[in-house]
Amino acid sequence: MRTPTGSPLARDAMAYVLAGGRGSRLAELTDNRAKPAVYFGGMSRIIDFALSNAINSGIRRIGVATQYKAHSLIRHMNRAWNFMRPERNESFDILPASQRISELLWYEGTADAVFQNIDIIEAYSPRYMVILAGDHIYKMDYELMLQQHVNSGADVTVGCLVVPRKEATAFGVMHVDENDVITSFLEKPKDPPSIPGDPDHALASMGIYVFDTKFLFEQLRRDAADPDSKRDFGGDIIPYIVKHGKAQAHRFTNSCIRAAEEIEEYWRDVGTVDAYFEANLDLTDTVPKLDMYDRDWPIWTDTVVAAPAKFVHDEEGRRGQAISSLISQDCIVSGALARRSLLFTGVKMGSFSSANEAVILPYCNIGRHARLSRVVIDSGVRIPEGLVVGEDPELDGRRFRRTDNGVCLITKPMIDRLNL
Ligand code: ADQ
Ligand code: ADP
Repeated sequence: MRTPTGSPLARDAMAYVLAGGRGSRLAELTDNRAKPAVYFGGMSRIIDFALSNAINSGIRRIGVATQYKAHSLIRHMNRAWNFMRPERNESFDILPASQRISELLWYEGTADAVFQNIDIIEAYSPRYMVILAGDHIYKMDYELMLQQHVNSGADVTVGCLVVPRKEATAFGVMHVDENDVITSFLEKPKDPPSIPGDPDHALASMGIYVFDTKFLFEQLRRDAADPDSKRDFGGDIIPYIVKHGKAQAHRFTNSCIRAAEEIEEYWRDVGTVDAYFEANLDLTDTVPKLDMYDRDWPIWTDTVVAAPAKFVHDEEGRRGQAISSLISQDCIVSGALARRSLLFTGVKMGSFSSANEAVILPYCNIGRHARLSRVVIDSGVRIPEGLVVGEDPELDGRRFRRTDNGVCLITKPMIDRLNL
């Protein structure tokens, strides 16, 4: 739980969520939707974590920049996140790339996705900007980051965490001095520098930043005039400030979680099908590392008005059951077995079917006698009667996207191609 902070800086801040990227390593899961719109954890979409963190931190002004295939993302936010009230100085703005600067330009990079909306942000005159990525799973109190930003007098404060050095090629990697002032910053280095004295780990940027709004706008305008810039926070803005100003590192902790609980820091990028599968399945553990039942730090999402989940005997008296599984509303498990699985909203499982370590996205239908093991099934897929997945790697590899860890991603076009 958060410690009392007096007058919260969050009320003077605007959260600006970057949600325009595809997340191409999620393969067909992001063929038709942006990564922040990908479903996670039985009910939520990935963007709900950043947005819930902002609300739970006390931030009441939010902007979300969208670009790549944003339809279901925008619809989701309209349904779930449209409760801000202008009369209480609250706002929620969805900001699709709309060629506001030039008819030739969409958002070029993450910094451009802010730059193009400077006039909209200015209208709200927030003192601080909290720039967030819309595609990470974690709980974090941004008020603490704001406080460190103000207390240290930094130009920018960068959220960071310790990662294995080998994985750091996908991150901005930094060195810091004894006061956690950033002394060097390399965006996605091929050979990431390690933490001094700890050759196996590196200090990585989480891609989240706190700025004084005025300073941010100065930097964005300077950067926009630089013909060599790619208009990217990690690639251009942050390295420039590290060189010419004061950039402070803010170390990620699960500060919003009760101090008494011994919980290891939880932050996931879920950038690949394997990472996505594992992070979802982790939630079926008896005591998962990520607590989705925490009333002190709720993860808000869209809820449809629907019937409760139901487990029924089939006509032959076979029980419908779920063991170590998350079953959402509107699911019907009829004479079928779900084990260590997540059934998102509206999944129907027919008699004699089974799901073992399965992540089944909304409104899928699992035909009778289907046997599914280690699968991710995209939303709305109808699994034909008797289909078996997870028992013949070679056959699975030909039919579906099979990962190195033996997880099969199944989508509607893949099922159509089977011609069953
Ligand atoms: P990346 O992970 O490569 O690096 P990037 O592709 O810049 O992240 O996307 C960051 C966020 O911005 C994502 O949420 C994405 O959806 C969104 N986004 C990308 N392009 C956009 C655009 N044109 N318009 C709007 N939104 C866009 C960044 C940092 C690294 C850091 C990692 C941490 O650059 O330094 O280590 O994040 O994951
Ligand atoms: P996304 O595009 O991110 O998967 P959508 O909200 O567009 O999300 O819906 C995903 C799938 O779920 C679609 O195949 C759609 O037909 C189906 N679906 C959505 N809502 C319902 C519903 N209330 N009843 C039945 N199917 C639904």
